[in-house]
Amino acid sequence: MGQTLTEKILDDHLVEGELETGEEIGIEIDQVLTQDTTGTLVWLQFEALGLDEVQTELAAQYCDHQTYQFDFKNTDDHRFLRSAAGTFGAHFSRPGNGICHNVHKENFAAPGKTLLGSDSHTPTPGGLGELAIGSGGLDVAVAMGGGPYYIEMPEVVNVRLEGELPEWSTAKDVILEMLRRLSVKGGVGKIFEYTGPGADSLSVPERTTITNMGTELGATSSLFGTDEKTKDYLSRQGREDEYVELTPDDDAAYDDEIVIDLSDLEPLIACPSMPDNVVPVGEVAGETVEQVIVGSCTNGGYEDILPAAKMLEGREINKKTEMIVAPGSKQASEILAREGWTAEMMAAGVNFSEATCGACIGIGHVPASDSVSLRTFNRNFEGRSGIEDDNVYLCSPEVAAAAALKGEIVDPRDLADELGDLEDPGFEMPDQYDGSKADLIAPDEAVDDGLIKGPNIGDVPLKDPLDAHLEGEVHLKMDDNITTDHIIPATQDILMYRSNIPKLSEFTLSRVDDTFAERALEGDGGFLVAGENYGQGSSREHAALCPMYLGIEGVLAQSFARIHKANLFNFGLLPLTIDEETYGKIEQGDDIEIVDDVSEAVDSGQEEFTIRVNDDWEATGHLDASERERRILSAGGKLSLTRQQYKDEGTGATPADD
Ligand code: MIC
Ligand code: SF4
Repeated sequence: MGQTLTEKILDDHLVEGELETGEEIGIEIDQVLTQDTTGTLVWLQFEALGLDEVQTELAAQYCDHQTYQFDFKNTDDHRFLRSAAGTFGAHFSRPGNGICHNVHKENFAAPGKTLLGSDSHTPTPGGLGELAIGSGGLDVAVAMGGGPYYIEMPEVVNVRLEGELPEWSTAKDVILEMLRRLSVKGGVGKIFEYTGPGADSLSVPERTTITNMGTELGATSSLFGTDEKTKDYLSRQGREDEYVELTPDDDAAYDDEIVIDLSDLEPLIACPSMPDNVVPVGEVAGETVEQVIVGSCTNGGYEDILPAAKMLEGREINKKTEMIVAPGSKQASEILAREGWTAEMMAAGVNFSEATCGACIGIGHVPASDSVSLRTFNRNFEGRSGIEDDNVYLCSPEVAAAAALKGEIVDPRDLADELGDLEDPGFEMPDQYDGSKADLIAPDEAVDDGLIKGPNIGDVPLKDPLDAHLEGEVHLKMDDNITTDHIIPATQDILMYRSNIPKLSEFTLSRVDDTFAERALEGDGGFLVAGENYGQGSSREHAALCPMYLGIEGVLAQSFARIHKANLFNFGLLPLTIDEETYGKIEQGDDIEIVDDVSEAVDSGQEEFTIRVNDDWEATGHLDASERERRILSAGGKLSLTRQQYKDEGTGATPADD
């Protein structure tokens, strides 16, 4: 039986376990990436582990999320990150050089390699055959120290693309169609491999739009094979020598298959406030649009902005609408500027932003109250744009530009009929991606002498080993699909404390209940209760670390998102799965006692735990954890365990304070 592409790459990198679906495997990581809002903890943990040099083939530190540096704390973080990259041997990408996924794709992503990144959209380079996975920062720190990365061997799903995209339909519509069919939890525990003639017809930037937003399906990763299109892209980036041919075997056995005929796709749009709330654009046509933004790691490339620019050339956007272009990288900005497109867009009424995540997490360009904002981004979780009760729609750059011209949501095909001279701009790459590399600092160009920590940069708190007796109040009961944006929002007022856990913790779950943090801190231990898919969205480990800091000891949920569950283990919080009936019966304020000797039960591999509620009734909670995850939990988290292991083995460097 032949192998899937996923199996081929995993086989090449396997250091522990077997490629059996559902089994835990350890893989070697070739490249790591981290960014400014998760990176500070990554390096603080790297330091706390006593490590002194990056061991992976390549590590890259990007500064992309908060590049406006509204507060000195952001700038201090950036300076610390530059000093850490230089000290430990990573490439550093200066603030404003672009979003990690875009800059990584342009400069470092390579077919056949493995990439681990402390950002959930790390799978982006899957579009050029790199097996890329998002994780919490601590996993990145350990991988950077040369340790394996562990995952449950995912199901591998063949997404067979037939046909070719018709006019006005784009790669964004492919991933929106996947979300429409599968939902935001349809990809949990899966890797999607895109194959077939439709996949062959897509260029690398189109493929990376799909692999980027595969994260919204909850997928572990998404992958395309490599071909002439991959070679062509790498050659335009001046990296043709990094091309490797990679295809699944003809008789590869997939766990499942999905078929999408690209020629059936029409322009689609995700309505507020979930990326899977997808309908054809025509169904919501006529909604007045006050703001349009083209950008982000999904559709912020040169190839994404160019179609919008072509549609706007010689025209003006509607007077009711504001349009912002936020390029994904400075390379894209620079080439668009050199070719004159920036001026064309400005003449049409567009405002240009620096290359940053910014508005995607509510930093700048916050929509007006009760207004509609159309964005080419990947997430529209409620409140993420910076205002509660927002109305953010997600779409392709073509649909976004059409709305800017008309002042309302419109199917671009209808707008073309109406205007008579509006043509499908199609897809185009520059002959050469010849942007400057001035903002990349290689390890041998490091500019700092040692780590520079500003006053807001603290230590990473450690937890005690797991207690035998866990009992406490349900401090918060939540619904399904609680995102990490609910747990620790990423807006500027909060984001600037990402390196200061005591302060950041004050904002924990404030978007659900702003009394939670204080109540949890005052309570003696306690639990969180949630419905399905708890912790979807970002990889931010702060969403586990802050509840841990506040004293929370466990989360009882109907199901968990993959990265968040790993983060809960990493910070020593017990993640128990409960059934719908138990979820329905437990109330906020109830007293929960885990009847078993928890630490012994965790160590001995016990899967079912008895939960006693209000000393009145009992239910069962399931612990789905590998032996390794149990050891982590028992030790009070991965940092404590890894430090201990390094000491015992004498392999890693000895932590400074030991
Ligand atoms: C996001 O899109 O939510 C973020 C902000 O990029 C996060 C990372 C973070 O929280 O810093 C992600 O996707 O992991
Ligand atoms: Fe940045 Fe948004 Fe992409 Fe996250 S999803 S990396 S915030 S652009």
